[in-house]
Amino acid sequence: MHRRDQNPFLFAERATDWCGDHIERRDDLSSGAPRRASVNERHAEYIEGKAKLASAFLAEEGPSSDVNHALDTYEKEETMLTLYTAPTPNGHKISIALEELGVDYEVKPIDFRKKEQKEAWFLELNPNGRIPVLVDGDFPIFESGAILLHLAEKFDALLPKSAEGRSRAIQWLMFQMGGVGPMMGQANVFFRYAEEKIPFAIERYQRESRRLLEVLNRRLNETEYLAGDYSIADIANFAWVRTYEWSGLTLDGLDALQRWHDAIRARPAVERGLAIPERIKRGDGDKKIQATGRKMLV
Ligand SMILES: N[C@@H](CCC(=O)N[C@@H](CS)C(=O)NCC(=O)O)C(=O)O
Repeated sequence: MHRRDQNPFLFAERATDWCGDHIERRDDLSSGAPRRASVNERHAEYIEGKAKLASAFLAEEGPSSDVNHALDTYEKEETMLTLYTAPTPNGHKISIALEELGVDYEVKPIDFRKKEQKEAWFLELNPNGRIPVLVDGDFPIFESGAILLHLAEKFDALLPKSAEGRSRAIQWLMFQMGGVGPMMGQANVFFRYAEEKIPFAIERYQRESRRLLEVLNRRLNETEYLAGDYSIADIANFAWVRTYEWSGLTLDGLDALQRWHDAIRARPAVERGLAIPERIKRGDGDKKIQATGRKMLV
C-alpha cells in the first residue's frame, strides 16, 4: 500500500539485486493480487476521517479548543511510516512486512551507485550507513530485525501471541539476522564481487550457508512455518533464502524448504513487497551489479 503512483508490478526483465538477488521477472506480476484502494479513494477516506475527528473534538472540548493540534496529530499518524530502501533482501523484508500488514507508507529509494546511504543526512537515520531504515513519525529505526519487531508490535500482527510462540519467532528471526544473512552475504562477496577468487573463502561461506539452509529445512520438516504460524521470522528468512542462486547455492534435497519458499512466494503481499522499490532497468544487469557491489566493499 505504498504511496507512489507508478505501478510497480509491470516489469519484463531479468533483474539482480545488490545484496544478492537474482530473479526472473514476469510481465504482469499484479494478476491475482487483491485490488487496492485508489489514491483518490484513500484521499477521500483521509479527508472524511479528518472532518469526523475535528467535529468530535470540538463537540467534546468546546469551540475554543485547539483543534489544529488534534488535526496535526492525526496528520502525523496518517503519514507516519517512511521506508528508505533498495531492491535487496534486507530491504525486501520490510516492504513485504508492510504489504502483509496492509498499512500505508511512503517509499524513499536509496541509490547505492550514488552512495546515498553514506551521506550525512542518511547517517543521521542509520549510523551504520545501510538500508533499510523505517521512520515512524519522527523516530528512525535501523536494522531490519528491529524494524520487523517494531512493526509486528505496533500492528499486533505477524508474531505469535503466546510467550513461547513469540520467543520461537524471535529465535528464528535472530537465526536469520546472525546467520543466514551474514553468511550468504559473504558468499556473495567472495563468489560474485571479489576480483580475486579465493577458493577457500568461497567454499567456507557457501558451505556454512548450505548448512544453515539445512537447519531451516529440518525445522520445516516439523512445522509449516518457522514459528508455527506465518510470522516475521518467515519473512526475514525468505527474503534471503530466495536469493540462493546469487550465492552459488541450490535447494537440491531441501524439499521442506522448497515447499515453504514456494508457499511464501505465492502470497500476493510478497509479490507486491518484492516489487518495491522499483528497479532501474539496466542492459547488462549482472555485471553492473557486480561492479557496484565491488565498489561498496570496504
Ligand atoms: N544487519 C543489517 C544489514 C543491512 C545491509 O547490509 N544492507 C545492505 C543492503 S542488503 C546495504 O545497505 N548495503 C549498502 C552498503 O553496504 O553500503 C540489517 O539487517 O538491516
